[in-house]
Amino acid sequence: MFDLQHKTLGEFIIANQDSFQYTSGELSRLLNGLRLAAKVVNHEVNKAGLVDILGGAGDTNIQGENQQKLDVLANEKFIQTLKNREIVCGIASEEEDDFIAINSKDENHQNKYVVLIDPLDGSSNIDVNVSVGTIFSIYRRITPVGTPVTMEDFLQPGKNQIAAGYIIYGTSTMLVYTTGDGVNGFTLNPALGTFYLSHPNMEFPETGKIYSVNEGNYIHFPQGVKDYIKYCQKEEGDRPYTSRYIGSLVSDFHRNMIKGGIYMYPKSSMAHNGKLRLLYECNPMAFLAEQANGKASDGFQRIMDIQPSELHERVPFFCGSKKMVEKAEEFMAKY
Ligand code: P6P
Repeated sequence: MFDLQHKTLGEFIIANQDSFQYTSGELSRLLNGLRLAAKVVNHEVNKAGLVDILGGAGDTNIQGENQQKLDVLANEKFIQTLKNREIVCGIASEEEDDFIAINSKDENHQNKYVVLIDPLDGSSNIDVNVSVGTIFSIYRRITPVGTPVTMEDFLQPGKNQIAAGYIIYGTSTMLVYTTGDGVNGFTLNPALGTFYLSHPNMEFPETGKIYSVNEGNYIHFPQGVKDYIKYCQKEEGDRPYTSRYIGSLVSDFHRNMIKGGIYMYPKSSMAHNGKLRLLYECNPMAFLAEQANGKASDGFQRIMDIQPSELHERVPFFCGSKKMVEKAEEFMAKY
């Protein structure tokens, strides 16, 4: 009944906090905050069909996307939980036009971390009972501790991340994260409300046979992307590959990490920089991908080298098994 032989997330954080390059207790408090919020959001997501929480909240976010009520709720829960932890000095969210400065009750607070989140990615899938996810990215501030947090603290390149991860609310709820020492996956036992280490040291297979892209945009893609998709479909060697696209980045990424595969959200004539946001979707997923022996680029350069210029900027995104991303880049380099 009670699983005592598998390590819980809490035990794992404590066991590994000494390997964390900064003050050990701080990261633990950060991750414990995210763990709590994940359980609360999971509870709401799993009962979404039962109460009147479906459908748009009436507002639209800065992306001009119709905000689902669960988007709003998830955003509030993560922000509230992180505020209460007295460890974070600022939060940026897909659902917030500007960043939120957290002025601690203790005026000479020592809060050193900023968190960027996509509180509920793939939320258009909620009404049709398809998996959705939360994505988070954590940096140390670069402006002096104790001063008000500034935009500079948020516009750091992805290679500066100290931790990143996602929660996937799927057939089971998992929290998958890295602090720069590999990727580990924890599955929630809903009966106990406890996350257990179920997927230690997750890694992308070096190559795979799954490609994930919205082929409905095919005619609008750059020629290099069109050629790569045709390469995936050609009967030759280990091809044709399988096309799998859930419409939820976290779900496609998670499946590809376990089975091998590539996820692409290229630019197109309709979306000149693609759709995915650099700071709270591409950078955290890129950190996870690289820590799992995978790769993440915009088709030409490493995602985590890109110097952000604004909070909600978008970039083309190619991410997954290293050899598949490199093959896609080969096609992109021809044009
Ligand atoms: P499209 C969800 O809105 C999201 O950000 C990703 O999770 C998903 O992969 C993508 O957009 C789906 O976008 O344009 O293919 O429907």
